[in-house]
Amino acid sequence: MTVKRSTRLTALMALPAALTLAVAAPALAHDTNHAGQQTQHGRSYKVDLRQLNDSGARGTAQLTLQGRQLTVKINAQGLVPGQPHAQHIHGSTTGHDFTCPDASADKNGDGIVTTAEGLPAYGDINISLTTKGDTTKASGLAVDRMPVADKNGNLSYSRTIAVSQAVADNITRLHVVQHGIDPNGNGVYDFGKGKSELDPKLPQEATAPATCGTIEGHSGASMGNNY
Ligand SMILES: [Cu+2]
Repeated sequence: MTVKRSTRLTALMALPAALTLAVAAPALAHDTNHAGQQTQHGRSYKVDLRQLNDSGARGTAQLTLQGRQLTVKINAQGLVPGQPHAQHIHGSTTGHDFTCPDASADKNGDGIVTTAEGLPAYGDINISLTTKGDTTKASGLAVDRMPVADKNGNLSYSRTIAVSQAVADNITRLHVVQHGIDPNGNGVYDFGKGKSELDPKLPQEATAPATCGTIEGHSGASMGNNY
C-alpha cells in the first residue's frame, strides 16, 4: 500500500480549512526581533536543518520577514526521493520555548522519534509549509500540497505567507521541521514502522520527522550553526 490513496482523503479533509483561510489584517508589524539580519527585503533568519531519525537528510532554510509577510525558502538534500515531505513551522508564540527533539524523545524505544513523541519538544504545528492554499495547522498532513523531493532526494521550496502579528513578533521562538523518512530504504512510505498516530491512514514513515532546525537567534537550547 502506498501513500497515494490516503493522500486524496487528506486533500478533501483539508479543503474546508482552505476556504475559511483568514484574511490578513493590514496592521503593520512592530518588529521586536533583534536577531537575524536586516536586508533590503526585510529581516532574514537562517535555519540549519539537521537530521532526525537517522534520515540522512539535511538542509537550510531562510526565513525573511517583511512586516507580516514571511518568505520561507528551503533547500534540503537526502530526503526520500519522489515522495512528498510534510513540512511545518512548529512552536509557540506565547512564551514556551520549544526546540528540536533529540533521540531521547523516542519514548517507546522503537528507534523512531515520531511526530507525536517529538511534540513535547518542538511544539504544535504553527504554520503548514504547503506549496499552495491553506497554511494553517489544518493543512499539516495535506501531503498533496507538500513539496516532493526529486529523484535524488533534493527538495527546494519557496513561498511567501501572510502570518499573524504573534508569529512576526516571536519568529525566533519557532523552528522548521520536515517529515517523511524511509528507514527500511525501499523508496516509498510503507507501514513497516506502523501507522501514524496523527492519521492512521498514513504510514508512520510519512509523518515521522526527517529534519529539524531552530531559527538563528533562538533563545532556547541551540542546535548550533555551521556558518
Ligand atoms: Cu511538522
